[in-house]
Amino acid sequence: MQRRSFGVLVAGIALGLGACGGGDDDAPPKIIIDSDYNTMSDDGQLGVMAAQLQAEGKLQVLGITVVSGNKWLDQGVVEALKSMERLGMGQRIPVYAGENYALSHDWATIEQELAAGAVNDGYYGAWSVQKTAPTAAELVAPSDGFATNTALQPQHAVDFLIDSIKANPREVTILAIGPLTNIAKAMRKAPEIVPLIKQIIYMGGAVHVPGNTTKLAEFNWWFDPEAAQYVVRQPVPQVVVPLDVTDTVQLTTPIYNRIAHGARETAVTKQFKKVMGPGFNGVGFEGDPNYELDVWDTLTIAYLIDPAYATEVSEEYVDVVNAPGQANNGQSIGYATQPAGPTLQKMKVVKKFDNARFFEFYVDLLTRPVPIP
Ligand SMILES: [Ca+2]
Repeated sequence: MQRRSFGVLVAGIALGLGACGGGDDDAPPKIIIDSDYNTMSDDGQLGVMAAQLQAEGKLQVLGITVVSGNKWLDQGVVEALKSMERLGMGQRIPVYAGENYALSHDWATIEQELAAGAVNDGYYGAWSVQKTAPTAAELVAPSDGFATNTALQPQHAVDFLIDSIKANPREVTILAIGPLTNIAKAMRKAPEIVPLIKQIIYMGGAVHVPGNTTKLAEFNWWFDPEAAQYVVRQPVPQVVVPLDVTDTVQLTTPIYNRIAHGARETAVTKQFKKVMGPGFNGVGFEGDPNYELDVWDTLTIAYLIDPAYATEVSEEYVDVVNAPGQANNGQSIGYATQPAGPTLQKMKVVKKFDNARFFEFYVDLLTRPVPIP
């Protein structure tokens, strides 16, 4: 699939446009990508996949709203702007800056949680880099430089979320692939948008498996537990892609090689090799043929395009613990029936994926021509 010719790609675009002309039922899904963006880890990969799908007429990205998480906000913004510019999509997919800090979770609270017995399982994202947001001088350029022709949108991400949802009632899917600070702020500022959201598809939570930041909590929902608890309790159709499934989807060296060392080298495959090659241990795919890495955020966009990528899904009432200073802060819990207490939302919890089919989708989109025509 990565060898598809340019001619075939153009034909695909024409077909896609033709298929959208018949009315709203055939219109491509409208999405907002709410992301703790990075150059070419899972958020950056999802950005590429979304842009290629938009070019093909299969979805419409209203915007990327950046939030702190993997990186502090401004570093994520730098990487999102360059990501879209690298693809030739800087004028077609706008980038909005959102919230810099979690609603109430800060480093002093995290230290209390560690003292209270939260077991560090290793990944603290932005907080691993520094404890407060970077200054402009501290921002790091992607290896191919800062964006030069792609400007950040002047509107705040929270207001963009509100306006976009109101302008497209019951049409917007949010791919929530970072901490939920932006989304919680938008819902608190304009509660009337809640029933107007078509659905939220999260990468977040560890419903019946251990966490990856603490032993109990998954990173995205741990980073801002107050926001996560607020958002998951809202009456919106919700799907969660938690660690339960991402623990079972591994990028292996043969699949890595199809992208990093495939037939067509592009600005995307070069960044993929540079970012993913060393893995998390500095040896990674380039040095260890048995190296594997879990796949996280990109599962959400496959699910959006075709829910049948999920081969096992349960329906559960999912909650997030918001207990600042306590060892279980940020833990997610799934209940088979509605427990006593606050009203929870029944959501679809993805448990298993069609991994082989997913990786064909993934490799295809990450190896298409760049810049996107
Ligand atoms: Ca993410």
